[in-house]
Amino acid sequence: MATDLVLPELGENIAGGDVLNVMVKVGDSLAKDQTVLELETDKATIEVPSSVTGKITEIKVKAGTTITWKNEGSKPHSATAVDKSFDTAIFQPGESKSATFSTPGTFKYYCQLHGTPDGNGMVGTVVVE
Ligand SMILES: [Cu+2]
Repeated sequence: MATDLVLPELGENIAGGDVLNVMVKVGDSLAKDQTVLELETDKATIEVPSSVTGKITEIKVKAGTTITWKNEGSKPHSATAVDKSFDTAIFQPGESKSATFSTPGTFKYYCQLHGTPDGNGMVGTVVVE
């Protein structure tokens, strides 16, 4: 049975915030109280814990969301859409690249250097609703 993780009440004077970091990826096991999101509000940066134990099967974003990939490794990478709808091109350690998703859909991507368009190696999926 799938459960949607939704953002809890953040506190009295906090209406919302921007997601700074998604701390989990599809396939990860998740423990209750494990941090899933870092959220930046006008008051503070908040770590949002999971309310359940389970496994991440899907991460969804709303149409209009901008996603930033940060290269925190030691090698260059890319995030290149299989359908060519976005492409960060190859970027270096320490660099960040962004893409904005304006239309709903499921967008598979791969790293030009370490993955393939048919889903092997370094790949990912963005689900926009
Ligand atoms: Cu790569």
